[in-house]
Amino acid sequence: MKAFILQFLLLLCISFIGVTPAMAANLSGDLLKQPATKITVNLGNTANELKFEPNHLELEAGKRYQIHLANPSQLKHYFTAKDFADGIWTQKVEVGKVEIKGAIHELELKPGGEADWVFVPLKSGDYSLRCSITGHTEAGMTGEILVSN
Ligand SMILES: [Cu+2]
Repeated sequence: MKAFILQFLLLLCISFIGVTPAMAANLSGDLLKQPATKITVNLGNTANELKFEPNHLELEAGKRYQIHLANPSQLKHYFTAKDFADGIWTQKVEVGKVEIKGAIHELELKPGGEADWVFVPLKSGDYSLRCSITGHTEAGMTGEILVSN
């Protein structure tokens, strides 16, 4: 009986810590069949204003998304949302004919750059987004990402 309770507590702990590799494998199996919701986020614009467009994203945990990141400006920009990135499962980041797999924490887009980030949010929360180029966050190049359950 004691062993059973310990096992149960252990399982409970694991589920609070987050996603195990086995769960991630399960996730990928089921979710790859689910069409991804596509969202475009521009980093800056042709007028070189320092902002994300849109600067507010609302996502649902457990759903698959494809965020198309584009930099139409003449400056380089970052998509920096580290806490958000820690709480998602990245299927891939696609750039041209290359797919990058595994955990991604930050992307830099040079002028004219484009990338597609395909992921599943796992943890609900209110996450901050910013461009980490010197002066850009201060100038208002920020945003928020809300993940609901
Ligand atoms: Cu920037």
